Amino acid sequence: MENQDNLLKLYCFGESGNSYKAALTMELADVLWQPIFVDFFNGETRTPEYRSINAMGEAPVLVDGKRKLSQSGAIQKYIVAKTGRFGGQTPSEEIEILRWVFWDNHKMSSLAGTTRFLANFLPEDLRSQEVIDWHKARFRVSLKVLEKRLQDSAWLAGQNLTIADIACCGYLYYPEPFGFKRKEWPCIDRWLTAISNQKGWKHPYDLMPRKP
Ligand SMILES: N[C@@H](CCC(=O)N[C@@H](CS)C(=O)NCC(=O)O)C(=O)O
Repeated sequence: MENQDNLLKLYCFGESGNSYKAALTMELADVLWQPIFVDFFNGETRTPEYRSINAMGEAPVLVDGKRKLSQSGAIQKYIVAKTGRFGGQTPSEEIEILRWVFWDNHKMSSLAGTTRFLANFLPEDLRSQEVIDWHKARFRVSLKVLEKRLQDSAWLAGQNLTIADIACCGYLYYPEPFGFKRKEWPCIDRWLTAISNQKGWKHPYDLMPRKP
């Protein structure tokens, strides 16, 4: 039987697009890993126990032996360093990858994640349509940037799939309505299909645990 202590572990949960970026990077790079379920919807990330795992109070967190690492972009870079997969071929490509990963963290995933949370997971009596619409409008601007980039290029940075693509797609396979309809964005649609055609690709709900 396999020694489970050697496996990388990822604190994550199915609804978390930020966790998906880390999980999908590992899965596509053929890394053996194990999920540790984070009960986000019952406030686990706010507990002192969780803060001792990640002082930032967020998922995902990667555990590799004694090392714990948070921030999906840092985890992605860590997996690139470990496996040699999905990084840049040149220093200039490396910078380009970083540029898109930072953009994703600020303008794609944070807006997509917040909009999806406000519109679907927040209790209905606490939802504000005005706030949701504001986020959707901002998110739409980011989708336009992404669509435009993918009009000119198959992948976001470099000639091949990189962690930049795996970052920016993090929220775009989820079924809940949050202002993104694939058919409205032909280049994003084509790119999402190209990513999901990669060997080892899994939908976030098939890759990470959810509370029954
Ligand atoms: N920039 C961080 C964002 C992580 C993040 O916001 N994670 C969410 C779940 S998708 C979280 O744990 N939020 C807890 C909170 O904000 O209280 C990353 O890319 O890892």
